[in-house]
Amino acid sequence: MTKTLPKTFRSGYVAIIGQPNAGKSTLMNALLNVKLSIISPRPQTTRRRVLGILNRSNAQIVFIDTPGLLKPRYHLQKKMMDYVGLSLQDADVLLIIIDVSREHHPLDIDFKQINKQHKPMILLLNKIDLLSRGKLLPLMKLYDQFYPFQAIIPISALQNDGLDQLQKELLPLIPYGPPFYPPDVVSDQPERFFVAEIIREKIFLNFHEEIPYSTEVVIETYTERPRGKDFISAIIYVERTSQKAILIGKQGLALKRIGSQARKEIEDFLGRSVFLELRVKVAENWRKSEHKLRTMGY
Ligand SMILES: Nc1nc2c(ncn2[C@@H]2O[C@H](COP(=O)(O)OP(=O)(O)O)[C@@H](O)[C@H]2O)c(=O)[nH]1
Ligand SMILES: [Mg+2]
Repeated sequence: MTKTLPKTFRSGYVAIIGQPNAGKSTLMNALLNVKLSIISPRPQTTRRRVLGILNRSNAQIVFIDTPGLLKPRYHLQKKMMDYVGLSLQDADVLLIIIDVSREHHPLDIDFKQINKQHKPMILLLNKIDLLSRGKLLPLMKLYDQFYPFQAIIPISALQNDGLDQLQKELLPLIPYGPPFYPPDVVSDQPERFFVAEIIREKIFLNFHEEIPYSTEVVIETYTERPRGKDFISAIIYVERTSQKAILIGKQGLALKRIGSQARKEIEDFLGRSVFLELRVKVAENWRKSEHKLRTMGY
């Protein structure tokens, strides 16, 4: 049974593009008002594209959260940049997000190069909560010289500031058309994807240096049990034996901490209780191996 939609219904894809740590994932979560994309203070937390679907009475806007722009140094990073490329192709509108609390190098991002297909592009100056007032206007003028943006909008994704204006500017740029997804879904990824992402986030938050980057999480078993807790078994892959020891920790305490933090958040996300089992395995140099990456779904 399909309800007739108004002719003015809009539906389209909006890619969120920017450098590592600019606040792309924070922005998508804020726009959707749900935590879909994992966030950490470290760059390169997001490795794949994550769709977030915003359903409104007059539009369906599908946001694409992407990995941060970088020059790939190993195969995983190349894959990450392939996801950015695909997102650029799929998008109807591009949101370029910049962290204004860093030093500004407008030419770090080649706007024309990014937007080869001449799509409508909005520039978001993010983290204005960290910027002194007088600095904003000169910055907006500066970026205005570099590209004919549809709009330049100062925002704070963290504090939900400027997001109404963003939606107002964005809506008219979305093409007319029927929705791509049913109105009750928020993403195209299955639950197990988000479960793996939550575990990965806890690893990013609890470990330093190379460990988070050397880690991948694969869900091995995911059994829903209508009477009793769901059973989820995940494998945490690291690149070396020494990393395995660090991840497990003395008497398994480090791994236990990851497990309990992740389980709580998984339960919030799924809205039901789960039994979470974590195991650590070594997959030597998986980030550089095309074959291993493929088995991990990249
Ligand atoms: N102060 C401040 N911090 C922010 C804002 N947006 C994001 N952050 C922080 O910046 C870091 C990176 O955010 P994330 O969304 O993971 O960036 P991404 O790599 O572009 O996806 C996290 O520590 C966020 O809490 C903002 O508007 N203000
Ligand atoms: Mg991210």
